[in-house]
Amino acid sequence: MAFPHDKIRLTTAQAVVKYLSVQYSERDGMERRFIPAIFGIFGHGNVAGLGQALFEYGQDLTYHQPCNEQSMVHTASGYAKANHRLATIACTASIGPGSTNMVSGAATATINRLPVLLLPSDYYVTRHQGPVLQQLEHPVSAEVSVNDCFRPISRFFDRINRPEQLLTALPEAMRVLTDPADTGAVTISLPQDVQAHACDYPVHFFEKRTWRVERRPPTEARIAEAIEMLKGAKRPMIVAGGGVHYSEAWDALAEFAGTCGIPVGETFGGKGAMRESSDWSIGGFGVTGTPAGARIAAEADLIIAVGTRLTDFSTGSQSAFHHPGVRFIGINVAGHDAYKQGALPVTADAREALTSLTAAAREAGIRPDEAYREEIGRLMDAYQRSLQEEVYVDHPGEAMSQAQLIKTLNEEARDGDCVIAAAGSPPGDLHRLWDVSGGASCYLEFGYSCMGWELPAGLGTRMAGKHGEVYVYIGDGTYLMNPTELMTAMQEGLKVTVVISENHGYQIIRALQMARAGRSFGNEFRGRDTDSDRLEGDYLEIDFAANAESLGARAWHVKTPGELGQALREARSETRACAIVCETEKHRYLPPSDVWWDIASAEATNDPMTRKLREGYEAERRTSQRFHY
Ligand SMILES: Cc1ncc(C[n+]2csc(CCOP(=O)(O)OP(=O)(O)O)c2C)c(N)n1
Ligand SMILES: [Mg+2]
Repeated sequence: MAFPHDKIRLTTAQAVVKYLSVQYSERDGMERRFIPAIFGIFGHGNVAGLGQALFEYGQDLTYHQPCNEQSMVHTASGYAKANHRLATIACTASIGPGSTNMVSGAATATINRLPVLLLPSDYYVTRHQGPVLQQLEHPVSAEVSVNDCFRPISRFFDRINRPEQLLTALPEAMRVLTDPADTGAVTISLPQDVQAHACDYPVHFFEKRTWRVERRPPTEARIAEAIEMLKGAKRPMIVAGGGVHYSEAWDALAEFAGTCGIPVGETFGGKGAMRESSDWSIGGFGVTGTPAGARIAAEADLIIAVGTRLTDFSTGSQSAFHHPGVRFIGINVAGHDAYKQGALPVTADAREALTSLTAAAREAGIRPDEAYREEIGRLMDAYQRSLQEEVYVDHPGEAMSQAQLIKTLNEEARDGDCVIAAAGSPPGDLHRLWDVSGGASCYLEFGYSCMGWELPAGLGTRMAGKHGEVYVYIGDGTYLMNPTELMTAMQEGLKVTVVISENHGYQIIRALQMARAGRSFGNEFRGRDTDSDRLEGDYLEIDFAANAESLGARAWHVKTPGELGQALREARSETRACAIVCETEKHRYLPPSDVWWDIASAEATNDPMTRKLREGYEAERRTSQRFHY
């Protein structure tokens, strides 16, 4: 134990490293290092500052080297997600482009409410060097730097102009990172010269500190009000979001749903919230969910939203809930979300709130309605039949469908495995089709749906100590956007299996385009056609397997579900990163979910096709949208 007047002389960067090395989180009595590692790409902005500090003081803050700064933030958020927000990885980047490369990573983390600590480098505070390499000279404000881009996408931002400012900045960073209601990207901008400036820091600042991640309890009054609403409801429904995972409220959710007889639909973030099969589980819900869920939601008179942001994909752009008297209960640790849709807000940790609700519901004598249970059973049976009879079937003359791809992956996945997706058709298809009841979980990032999150997040999931297979399921467009962390996977021995659906382009966007504009344009990987001067020529031949192999992965190229199954079995016994390239049918999509999505067709157009689609859009909007305040 140091005395208050004991001092240690360190640079700002050294102090950051020493401080981060002794921060812990604790929830439910389980303590762990909150930031056990740091990613960094060095440049002149941080090599002599944080780079030097990590070399001298970084024994307990393992350094990892990514290939791209955006990716390293994605790896950190994937790691945080797999750790249910109880740990993350810090990220240091050089001045200018290195730092701004982290912007998309920061937005992804903040929107998904995932903690990441970003340490971008900044321009000289002393300024007399003149504009330094990679400095943007703002025309009206000399103190603005490119790092100010992080302000709107950070939950806390500070710029360290003097070494002693760390004494307040770092504890505040930790408070925000470990607060379930506030967490997201935290940015501590570190000017290049200040990183190397020294000061006498109090020794006790570097003693172990444990940040308790509180479970906020609900108030009795709110629980009583919620129970009154539940007593009056004939057709309640739960919409379960990512908060269920973050709070580890799976059992509490299943218990509440079973006790009261409430069907549970899952958002992208909440996919797999109902881990065991149950009469009350209706799977993925929303624009990409099951048609059964759409039917139940349309007639529900009480929606209990748990740990969800209720984005347009969950509310069908405010078209999913048709019951004239529908009311909402919002269970969320963040007031911002709890109050949405004019809900009765239960501002609390999901597990605490659900446990209290279950006890209160039992006391109030609330029981499942058997007729409702049977109706849900019939709807889900019909849905399962439709999968076998219409969705998983072969289409003569066509390549394997993405539905068949997912079915095969799901069959090969075992208890403890997980599949990751974020953009293109993979997350929507998994949202509907992935079955978690065999124990293989599904991590979907669909808050920012950032192409390129998947592979780094897969590495983060592996770093979090996931022992089963980590499958990264992406489209060919997403692979092309960010394949390079395969190199990091090789460097660190992080086994992930990337399953690539090769369908020759941004096909989910093309499908949307055909539905709203009626013309295919700019979404497929095709050469330029000399007559039209558009990208309507031959489809390009790209050897994705060779590309993955060149980075060190073992690769397969498969055409049928049988070949995919074989490759997946071979990949399971492989120790290095794997890539399985699957030839899939270009324009074969899942049948619609029956939940509408508000994407406007052009209001003015000379194209009769687009005009017709606009008329359809207007009619759909008029009849389906209804706002809840
Ligand atoms: C970084 C980023 N850029 C653009 C988009 C918009 N976008 C969403 S899906 C998609 C196409 C993805 O293509 P691919 O990975 O091949 O999947 P597919 O649509 O073929 O299933 C695009 C461009 C995005 N989500 N993220
Ligand atoms: Mg594609």
